Amino acid sequence: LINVMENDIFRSGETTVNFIPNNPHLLVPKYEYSKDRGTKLLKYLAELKVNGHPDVKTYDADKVFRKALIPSETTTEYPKGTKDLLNELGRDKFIEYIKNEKKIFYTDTTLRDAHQSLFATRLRNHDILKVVEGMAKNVPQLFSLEVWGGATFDVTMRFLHEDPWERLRMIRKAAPNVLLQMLFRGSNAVGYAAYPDNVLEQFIIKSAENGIDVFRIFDSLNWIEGMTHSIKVVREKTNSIAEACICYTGDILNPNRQKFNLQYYIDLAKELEAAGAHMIAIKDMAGLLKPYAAEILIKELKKNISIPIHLHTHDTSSIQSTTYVKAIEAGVDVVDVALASMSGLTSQPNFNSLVAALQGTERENPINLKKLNEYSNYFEVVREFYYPFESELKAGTAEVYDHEIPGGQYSNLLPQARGLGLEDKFETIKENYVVVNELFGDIVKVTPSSKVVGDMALFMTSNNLTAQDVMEKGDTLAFPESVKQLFRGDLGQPFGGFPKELQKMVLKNEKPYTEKPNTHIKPVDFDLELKKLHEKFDDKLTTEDLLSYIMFPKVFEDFYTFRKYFGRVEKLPTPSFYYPMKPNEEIIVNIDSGKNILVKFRYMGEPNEDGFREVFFQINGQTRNIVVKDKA
Ligand code: 3PY
Ligand code: ZN
Repeated sequence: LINVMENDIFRSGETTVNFIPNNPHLLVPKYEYSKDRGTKLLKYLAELKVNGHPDVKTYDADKVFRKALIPSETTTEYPKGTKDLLNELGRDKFIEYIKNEKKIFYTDTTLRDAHQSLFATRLRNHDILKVVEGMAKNVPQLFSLEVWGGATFDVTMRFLHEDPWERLRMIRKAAPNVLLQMLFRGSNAVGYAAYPDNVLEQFIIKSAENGIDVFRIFDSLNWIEGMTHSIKVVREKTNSIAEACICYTGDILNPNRQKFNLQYYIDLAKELEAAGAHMIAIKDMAGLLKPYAAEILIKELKKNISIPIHLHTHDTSSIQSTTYVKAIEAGVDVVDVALASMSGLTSQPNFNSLVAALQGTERENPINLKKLNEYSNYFEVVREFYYPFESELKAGTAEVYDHEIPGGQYSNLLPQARGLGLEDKFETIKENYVVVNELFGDIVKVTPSSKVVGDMALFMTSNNLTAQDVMEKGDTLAFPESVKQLFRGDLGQPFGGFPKELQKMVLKNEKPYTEKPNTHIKPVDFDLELKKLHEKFDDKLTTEDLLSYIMFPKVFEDFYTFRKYFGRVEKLPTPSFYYPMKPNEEIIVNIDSGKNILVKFRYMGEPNEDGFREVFFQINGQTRNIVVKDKA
């Protein structure tokens, strides 16, 4: 039996032309699943050699990567960090401590938002795990490491063939002393749709058990009801911190953009505090919070709420470190930064430089800058491995204040446009993004609402539609599915409501609703579903796996079969994961603790008449050949 026949996606017919190229393992007869870990990885390397990586269409075959130096650890013991303090003081006293400390605290986003925003979330375990322990020992002054959630959850399975839960556990083990933080999309958890309350609850409980100490909870429309249940669960079912977000959009200093004014943000922060948030995050996902606006916003929030304030931004304009300086002067408690080589542009402001800038001031946090620079140097080399995924943005842009595209989306929009053959119309797409925001009544734009605005902008661009066209022909237009979902109420309710006329045209005869989207979804029977999961896959799967499956059924299934066939590809060094090995190139693969194999690529044969090639390797000195179908 060929595996592809057992694949639900294949059988459902919902495949794209890339399905088979992306899932070569499904074309192999079942009995060919190998038990041997080394052989599995050789199959991957052979496949890569013959057919390339499905995600890397063009690359420089002669490129030579530098070796990334791992900074040495200055101590053998873990110094006391925020996680120890949280355990020791308990949540309320810990929160008081953060609020009362003079020094500024930092969250390092390198392992989550920075790579999500710079190179499409592709950072692999192999590169992450080499430095987590060292960071925790050398930089224990951190408030937290943001390491999980957002897009990392599905991308680790979908594109890296890694298990997000395993990643979290390994990071937790390597950093037991510092708080670990995740980004949680309110009623969407780490997915793109609403889930039943009991799924959100299980997800939060399991995330906390596996290592999450700080849940940054947001709603893509700033709709408080999309956040309250999650805040409550974190408070009542875990010992972790519920950090609730006000997503920042518009410009409080612009008299013409007063829908989202200072009072709006103050009211929202007060509501979130009343809903039980331990901390407030200002989530400036597009990098729109200007320095003088930050000063006012932080001062006013400090007057109106009594919990610590955590500021998050993206440096798309290149001016956001000034925003941090103003916010720090105004009393913000924690700021989000990324290691220098992983900072700037669509990522967070530069950690190293900010530490230096504050030296000798009253809010200095005495961090070992020399060590911090070594970690930045490490990632400077590592980042190069991922060059095909980098965005083309070369310098900061003041255009972000017009289009308001979030950092994470900005770096994705050009490839998305290219995929639709619209790359020459990128300027129009950005203009249409603004037009769509106005048509939608000026809404908060962050995953998933930002995706809806992006989808509509692409739709208008590819169909040459103006705002007037949309309003005139709306009754006959087939709006993108995500637009229908938004207007139906699937993402919750926007501040000020939906524009009624457009809503009618989008929904045609369908009725919108205003209650919580997940009230329309049945709770999941976890015992029953776990049993079904065991029957479908195998009985070693856990509730964590079930949660992955509930949120991303197709992605999980592909991940599972891929791993069965190719094994633990996360063990491969990143260059050998993305790029075919060169003749006589040798790599060491640590397939288990203490067990290394030495793999050398020898040569690849010509295709036979059926289009199969033999690929020759040496594994620990012994010659092995693998047969692979050449799809060219
Ligand atoms: C995400 O939801 O992944 C984000 O990073 C939103 O800013
Ligand atoms: Zn962000």
